[in-house]
Amino acid sequence: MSASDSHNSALPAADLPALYGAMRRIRRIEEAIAARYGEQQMRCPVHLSIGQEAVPVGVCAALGPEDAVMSGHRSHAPYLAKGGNLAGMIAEIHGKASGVAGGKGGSMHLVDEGAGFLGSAPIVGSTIPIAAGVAFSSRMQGQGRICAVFFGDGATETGAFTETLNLAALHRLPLLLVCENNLYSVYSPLDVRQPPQRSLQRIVEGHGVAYAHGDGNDVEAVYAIAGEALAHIRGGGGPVLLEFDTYRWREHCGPNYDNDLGYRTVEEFEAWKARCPLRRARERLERLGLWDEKRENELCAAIDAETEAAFAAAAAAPWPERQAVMRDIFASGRTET
Ligand SMILES: Cc1ncc(C[n+]2csc(CCOP(=O)(O)OP(=O)(O)O)c2C)c(N)n1
Ligand SMILES: [Mg+2]
Repeated sequence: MSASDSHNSALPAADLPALYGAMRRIRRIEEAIAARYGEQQMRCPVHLSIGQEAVPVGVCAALGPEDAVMSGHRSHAPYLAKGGNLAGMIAEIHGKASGVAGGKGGSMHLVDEGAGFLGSAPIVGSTIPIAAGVAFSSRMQGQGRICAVFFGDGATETGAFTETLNLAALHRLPLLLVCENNLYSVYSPLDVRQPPQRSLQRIVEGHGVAYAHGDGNDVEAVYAIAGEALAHIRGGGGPVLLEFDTYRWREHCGPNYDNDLGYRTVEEFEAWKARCPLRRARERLERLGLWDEKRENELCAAIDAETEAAFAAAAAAPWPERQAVMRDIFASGRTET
C-alpha cells in the first residue's frame, strides 16, 4: 500500500483489554477442547489456533459488524473472533443436531451468518474464491460490505488463490486476504514447498493487489495494519493481502504437541512461544496500569463458565435425525425417508 493509504489506525489503549480478552477467550476455549478431546466425544478433526490468536482477533476488531469473514480449516479462532456463537460451535464439534451445521460438518464447517461468519471449509484454498464471490455480490448490490478471508501459507500455493488475485484485482473487489504464515503446511516447511526466489509480495503486487506484512503475534500491530488495509479497500483502492508471521504451538491437527516428530526444532518452538501474543498484550496492559491479577481471574472465570455451559449443552443435545443426512447438501433432489 502506498503512503497515501496510511491512516492513523492505532488501537486506543482503552480498547486493548477487549482484544486481550478475545485472545484469552479463544485460547482457553481451545485448551478446553484439547483437554477433553481424548474423551472421544468430539470425533471430528480439530485444527487449533493456539499461538496464532492475534491475527484473527486483530483483524476482526478492525472489521465492522456488517463485514463478512470466511476461513479455512483452522476455523475456531476466526469464527469466535467475528462473534460466532460458542454453543453452536461446541455442539457442531460434538456432531450434535444443535451444531451450526446441524452436526454434519464438524470443526471445519463453522458458520454463523448472523455474526457475519459465512463459512469455513477444509479443502485448502477453497474459501478464498468464495470470499471473492461474497465481495463481488457486495459490490453488485452496493452493500459496502468487505469480506475478509483467513488462510495459511500453504493455501497461497493453490490455483484458487492465484485465480482469486486475478479476478479480485480486475474488479477491484472489497476483499481482504489474510495469510496466517505459520511457516508450515502440516509437516512441510516453506523451503521444501516453494523455490527460494518466490516472493508472496511480488506475486500479489504483480496481480495489482496491495500487500502489507506484519508481526502476527502483536495484536496491536495486526489491528493497525488491518485498519489501514480496510481504509484502502473502503476508499475504492481494491483488494489487499495481509501476510502475518505467526506460529502454531500444537500439532497440525489435534490436541497434542508434536515437537518429538523432528519436522521442526524445539529451539524454534521455544523462540515462538516466547513471543506469545497473549503474554505480550498482557504485559503491555500491566505496564499501562489497565490489568491485574483480579481482572485476569474474573476474565478466566467468565470464559470457563460459558465454556462449561457450551460443553454441557452439547452433551445433552440430540444427534441429528437420520432424515437430516440428505438435507442441506449441494447435490439435492433426493431426500431419504
Ligand atoms: C486441496 C487440499 N490439499 C491438501 C489438503 C490436506 N491439508 C489439510 S490442511 C493442510 C495444510 C495447509 O497448510 P496452511 O495452508 O499453511 O495452513 P495451516 O494448517 O498451516 O494453518 C493440508 C495440506 C487439503 N485439505 N486440501
Ligand atoms: Mg501454514
